[in-house]
Amino acid sequence: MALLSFERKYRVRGGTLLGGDLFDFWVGPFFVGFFGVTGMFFTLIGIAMIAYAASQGATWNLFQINIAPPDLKYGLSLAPLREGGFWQMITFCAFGAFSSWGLREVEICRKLGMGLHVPIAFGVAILAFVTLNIFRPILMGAWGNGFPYGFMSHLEWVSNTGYRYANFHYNPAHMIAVSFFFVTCFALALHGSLVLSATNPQRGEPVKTAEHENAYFRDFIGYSIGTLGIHRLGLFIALSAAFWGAVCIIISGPVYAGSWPEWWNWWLELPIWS
Ligand code: UQ1
Repeated sequence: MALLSFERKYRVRGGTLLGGDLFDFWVGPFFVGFFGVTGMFFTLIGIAMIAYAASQGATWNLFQINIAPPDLKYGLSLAPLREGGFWQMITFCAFGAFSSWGLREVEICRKLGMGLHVPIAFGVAILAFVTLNIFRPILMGAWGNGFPYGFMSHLEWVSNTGYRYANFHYNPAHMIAVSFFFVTCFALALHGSLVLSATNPQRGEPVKTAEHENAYFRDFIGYSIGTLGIHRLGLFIALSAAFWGAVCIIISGPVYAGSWPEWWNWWLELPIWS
C-alpha cells in the first residue's frame, strides 16, 4: 500500500515506552516498536501452539476443535502438554499478545500526542479475558476453572458455568452487564443512524451538520447530548458492559458459590413484608 501523502507528517520519532529508538520504525503502513516485536512473538508462538494442540486432537472440523484446560486435580501447577499444558501455554501467549497490542497502542498515542482512550478501552477488553482465564482460576485454586479454546466447547463452558449457579440471569452483576450491552447497542444504533441520516442525504439534497443532529433530538425528546457527548456516553456504556461482565463472573465462585435465584432470599426475607 502506498504511503498516503499526508502520512509522512505523522510519522514522528519518539514516544516509545521501551526500546528507545531501536524499534522505532514502520514496516509498510504498520508501526513496529518494542511491543510490535513482542506482540508478533507471542502471536506466532500462540498460533503455533493452537495448531499443534489441535493436531493432537480428534478432529480438524473448525467447530469441533477443542483445547481444554487441565483437570482440576492439577490445581495451579503446570500440567503435561496434552493434559492442559497446551491450554496453559496458549493462555500465557494470549495474555502476552493482548498486552503487547495494548502497549503498542499506548506508544502510538504518545507519538501523536493523543489521549489514551483507545488503549484504556482495549485494556477493559483484556481485563474481561484475564478475569475469566487468569484471575478467577487463580482465586478458585485451579486452572481447570478457565474456559476451553474451541468454537462449541467455549459455548458449552458458558452454559455449564451458568447452570452451576442454578440460573445466571439472577446474578445482579450479570443483570447490570446485560443491561449495559443492550444500552450500548441501542446507543450505537441511534448514533449510527443519526450520523448517516445527516451526512448521506438524498441525491440533490445538501449534507447536514451537527446542528441538524442536535435539532432532531431536541424536537424528538427535548434534549441532545451533543456530538462529543454521545461518544463519551458510548465509551462509558461499552466499558461498563465489559466491566460488569468481569464482576459478574468473578463473584460467581470466588465470592459466592451458591445458587443465584436463592441469593435473592435476602429480599424476600426483608421485615417489611411481614
Ligand atoms: C445526540 O444527542 C447526539 O448529539 C447531536 C448525537 O450525536 C451525533 C447522537 O448520535 C445521538 C444518538 C444523540 C441522542 C442521544 C441521547 C442520549 C439524547
